[in-house]
Amino acid sequence: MATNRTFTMIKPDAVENGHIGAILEKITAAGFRIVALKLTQMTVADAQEFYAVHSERPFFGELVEFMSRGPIVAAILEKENAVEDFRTLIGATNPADAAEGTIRKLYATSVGENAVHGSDSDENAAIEGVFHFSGREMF
Ligand code: RTP
Ligand code: MG
Repeated sequence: MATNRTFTMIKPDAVENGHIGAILEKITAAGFRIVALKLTQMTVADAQEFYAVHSERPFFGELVEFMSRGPIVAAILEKENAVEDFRTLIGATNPADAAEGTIRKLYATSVGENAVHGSDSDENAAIEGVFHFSGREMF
């Protein structure tokens, strides 16, 4: 089977709580190859653009404030069936509903502050990767 790519962010809550190393270890142990990786911070405008699909949702303001409040780790990951397998690895949006052993079950604190992002389609993975990385930063 051909490999494909997904995009992830370790969100500000998980960075603040010191979970970068543990989360990257879970990701690589699950067989994902790191194609691109950096510590960065989104501006309010960046977060509004990145999550524009949710702009009409009641939690949008909170989401933008949260995602721009501190550094994140952005990464592009490669594996067979990357998008779907990564969403399985991170677990449900709400950590209360996430399966045992998933990254959100282990490290998320609430439905809003849920430790990690994972792309929801191959198309969005490509868009989100280019949002954060230049071609020279992808390996
Ligand atoms: P993500 O895009 O970050 O990987 O999360 P997801 O697909 O599991 O969930 P999505 O529906 O795309 O929601 C995006 C992010 O918005 C925040 N959220 N807050 N307060 C709330 O009810 C609520 N619902 C969603 C979360 O940070 C969620 O990951
Ligand atoms: Mg989503």
